[in-house]
Amino acid sequence: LCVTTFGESHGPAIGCVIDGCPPGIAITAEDFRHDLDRRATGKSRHTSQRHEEDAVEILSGVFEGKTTGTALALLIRNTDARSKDYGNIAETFRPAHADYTYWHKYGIRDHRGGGRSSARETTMRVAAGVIAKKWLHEHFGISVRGYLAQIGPHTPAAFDWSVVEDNAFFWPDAAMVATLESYMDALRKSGDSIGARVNVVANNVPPGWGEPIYGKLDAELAAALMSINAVKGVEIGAGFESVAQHGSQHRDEMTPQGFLSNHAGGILGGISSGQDVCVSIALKPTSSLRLPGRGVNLAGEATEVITTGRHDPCVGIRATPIAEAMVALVLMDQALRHRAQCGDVGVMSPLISASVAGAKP
Ligand code: EPS
Repeated sequence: LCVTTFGESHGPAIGCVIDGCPPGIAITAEDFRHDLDRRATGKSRHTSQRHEEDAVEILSGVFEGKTTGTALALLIRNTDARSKDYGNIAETFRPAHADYTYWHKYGIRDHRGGGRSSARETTMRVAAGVIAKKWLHEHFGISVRGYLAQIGPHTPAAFDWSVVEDNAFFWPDAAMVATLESYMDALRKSGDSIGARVNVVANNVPPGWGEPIYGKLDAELAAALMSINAVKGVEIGAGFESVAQHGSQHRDEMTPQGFLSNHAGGILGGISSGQDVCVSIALKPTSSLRLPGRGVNLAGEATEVITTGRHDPCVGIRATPIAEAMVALVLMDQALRHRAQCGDVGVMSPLISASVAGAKP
């Protein structure tokens, strides 16, 4: 499976091409609506107020409602671009923004929003992920679900999957939503931004997916997740907590009834173990701030930078569906590779119905 995207935040459209998708997957433009709405800007006062329609046009690869096996091309036209918002930064670079490194790489300053580096690009990842989620669910009963696990200093005090979709934050603790709303209101008024952590869990992943050395499942997940805008860290399972763990604590002991914990995050030696695949990402605070900051202009001279326009005080709030999409795409890719090499032969007696007492969801 090969996905590539194109388009700029303030260009006429964004889109993606998905190559290697199996034939026969039922798909209509409406199938994209749910996840694109979950990712969209302007759905609550806590996110960027850019209001895009995000209507998907299927340009190729689908005939009579089913994928044909040829390249799928999806297009979304930009309907609410406002390039003039960025006129005042055309000659400068935002501290911590990719516009500085894009300039050094290409020598072209596309100041319209983030141009190609805008988080608008992630719309197409979510669209591609819809197909992967659907295929994984229909063939293996896999669900790929995420939630916001931290925002600034706040972590959930309780965990309930059933409330995650009921609030603007994808937060698993309903009792804390009012606290988060006040926190975000104060932050937005201050003009500053904040970082966040998103966790994703894929369940029912069969054992055996992933390449043993090159193309390890965890390596591919890390690369895919790290390629999302603003991501600065990726953890698999216990992740950086492993540093302080003893082997006797970290190892996931096995019984005939299943694993007793899941510090491995469902991956051993780069190959899925049959346990839930658990990943976590750290997203940096948005760099487009209306608080003045020191920067340099195109001539390398000192300047003050203030970014106007419509920005997210916490880009992590909308990152849950994006991270889910990347996990789903990697899993689908690994499933197809596994099928190509090993056929559909499964490992005998996998410990998949594990009880994972004490494991992080
Ligand atoms: C976004 C589109 C962007 C921002 C936002 C997310 O629009 P523009 O390119 O016009 O700035 O609204 O990007 C940010 C994360 C931010 O805070 O600047 C999108 O569609 O996700």
